[in-house]
Amino acid sequence: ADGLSGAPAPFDKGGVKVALISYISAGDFFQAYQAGAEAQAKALAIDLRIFPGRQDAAEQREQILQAINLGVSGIVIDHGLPESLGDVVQQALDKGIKVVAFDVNLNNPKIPQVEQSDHELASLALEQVVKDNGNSFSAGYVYVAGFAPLDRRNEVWDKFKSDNKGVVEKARFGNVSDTTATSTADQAKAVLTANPDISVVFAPYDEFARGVKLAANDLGIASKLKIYSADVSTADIQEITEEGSPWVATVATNPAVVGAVSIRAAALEIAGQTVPHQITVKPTLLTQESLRAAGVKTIEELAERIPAFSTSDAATASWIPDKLF
Ligand code: SR1
Repeated sequence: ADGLSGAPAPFDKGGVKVALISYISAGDFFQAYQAGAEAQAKALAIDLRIFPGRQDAAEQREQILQAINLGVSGIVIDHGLPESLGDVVQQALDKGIKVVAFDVNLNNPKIPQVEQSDHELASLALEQVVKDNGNSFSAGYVYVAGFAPLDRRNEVWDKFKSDNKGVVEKARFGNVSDTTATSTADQAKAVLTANPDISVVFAPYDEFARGVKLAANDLGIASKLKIYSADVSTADIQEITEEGSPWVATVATNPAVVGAVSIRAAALEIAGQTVPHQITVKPTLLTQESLRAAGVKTIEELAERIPAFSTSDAATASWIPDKLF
C-alpha cells in the first residue's frame, strides 16, 4: 500500500487498518457522517473497514470483536449503548488498539470523545424558540433516552422548562429505529390530535423533525405549528425552506466534518500524538428565514458560505490533509 509522504509511522507506509463501527446507519446524518469518515480515511491512505449499524447492541459487540480479529490499529465507535460495549472495548484497548468514541459515553480516559457540543446546540435552538414564540406556550417534545447526544440535549430542555414556567410540555414521544421518521410521525399524529393547543415542537434530531412535519401536514395543521430541530442535510434544507413548512429552525454541524474529525482523532492516536479527551465540533443555528434569504439549497452550498460546514480545526496536524469537501 502507498503511504502518506511526510506522515509519521505507521502512516508513512500506508495500509493502516481502521474500523468504523456504527450503531445506526439509516438516515441522512449517519450516511453523511460515514461519507466524511471515508473521505478522511482515503486522504490518510487508511484502509477503512465499515461495519454498518442496525440498532443492534449484540451485533455491535460482535463487530468490535471482528475488528479486533482483523488486526485493526484503531476503532471509531459511532453511537451505541455504553452498557453493552465496555468489556469488548476494553479487550481492544488491551491489545493496543486505539479507540475513539462519537456520541457514546465510554467513560474511559484512554478514549477520546467526539461530540457536537450538544448543550450549545440545544441552547441555540431554544433561544430561537423564545425569539419566535415568547416563553409561554404548550409544547411537544421528541426524546428517546439512552443516546448520549439526546440525553445531553434533554438536560438543556429540562433546565429550559424549569426556567420558563410558562412552557408546558404536553406530550413526550419518539422512536429510534430503522424507520425513525415514519414511526415518529405516527406517534406525532396521535399527540397533536389529542393536544390541539401544542404550538411548538422541540424535536432535536432531524429524523424526529421530519416525522413531526409529516404528521402536521397530514393533519392540515402545519400553519399552527413550529418545529425546532438538530441536524441538517440537503433533504432537510428542502423540507425546511419549502412553502408553508412548519420546520422553522435547526442547529447543526456538517456530519461529514464530524466523521472526518473522528477519523483524524483515531489517526493521531495511532501515530502516538496528543489528542484532547473531549473533541467538540460546534454547531450553527440555521433558521428557515436565513436559509431562504441566502437561497441555500444544498449542504454543499452551506459549506461554501459557512466555513464550519467545510472543515473543523479539531484533531488536526500538519501531516493530515483536512480540506476534503
Ligand atoms: C439517535 S441519536 C441522533 C443524533 O445523533 C447525532 O448526534 C445527530 O446529531 C443526531 O441528532
